[in-house]
Amino acid sequence: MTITAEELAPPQKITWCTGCGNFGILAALKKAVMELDIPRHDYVLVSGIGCSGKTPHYINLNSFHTLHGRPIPVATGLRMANRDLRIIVHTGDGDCYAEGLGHFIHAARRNVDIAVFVHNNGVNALTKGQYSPSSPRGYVSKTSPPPPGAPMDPVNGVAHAIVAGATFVARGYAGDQKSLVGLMKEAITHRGFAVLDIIQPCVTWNRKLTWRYYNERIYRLEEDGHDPSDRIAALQRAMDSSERIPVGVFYRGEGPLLIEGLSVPEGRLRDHATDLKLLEEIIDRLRV
Ligand SMILES: Cc1ncc(C[n+]2csc(CCOP(=O)(O)OP(=O)(O)O)c2C)c(N)n1
Repeated sequence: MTITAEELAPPQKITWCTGCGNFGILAALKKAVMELDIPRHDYVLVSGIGCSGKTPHYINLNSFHTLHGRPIPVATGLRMANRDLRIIVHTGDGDCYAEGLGHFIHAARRNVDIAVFVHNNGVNALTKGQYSPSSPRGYVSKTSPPPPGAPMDPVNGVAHAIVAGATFVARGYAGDQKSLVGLMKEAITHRGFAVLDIIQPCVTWNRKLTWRYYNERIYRLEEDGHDPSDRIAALQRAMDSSERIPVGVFYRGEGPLLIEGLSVPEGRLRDHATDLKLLEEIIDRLRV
């Protein structure tokens, strides 16, 4: 069952810039997939639009490259139709915390059984450097000129995920392969909505949130006495406004999955993929 590096090698040429944090994320993803005992045909990668959205092009697994801000709804549909898949969403901070924020919060509250990897570079990179929902206040870009630069505080994706009900919430760093691989493996195998916000410097457009910036500020939650079963403590860590940046598992819990709440009989959708009446019933229930 082991998946080899050769099997994962894609035909496409990588177009990310030299030094981009996405290389670290891709390398960690390949390692995680090779280390997990999951058949290759069970993986599906679902991405939005952005440099981050190209990730599935560069690893040879089943994939959907969807619309801007919309990978989570597509992943939710996949999950409803097939319980065996390992579904991993690759989304940018713009994709997920701007256009996609409503989907993100509702998928967390529904505890949809998918893993969401947010490639968080604090900037809209593919569209050439506009400030994004996770750019810091005062961040200067073409669309946020000084003064004052970005005129508001960033979206705190980790805090939103915890409050909305995600059952696994972690932050990784593209510059720390070893712990990123471990966090990815845990997110992929977690039963429920797993969020992994991955700090990922953009070397072309973001001159503030650099490799050096992060290397000087990052600390590990597991080495700092954090208890990941404590949701309130997790939120406090997520909202810590000091200059230090925590990485690791903020919160790990459990809860009923969306598919259980809908009382879809085990295997029914899979075995009766053409049962349109059942699909209509489920869609009706989701309209609430
Ligand atoms: C509906 C819609 N609005 C805007 C765009 C233009 N657009 C493409 S990518 C992008 C932002 C990408 O930023 P992010 O999600 O942070 O990804 P990155 O490129 O930084 O990985 C935008 C605004 C689009 N393609 N579709």
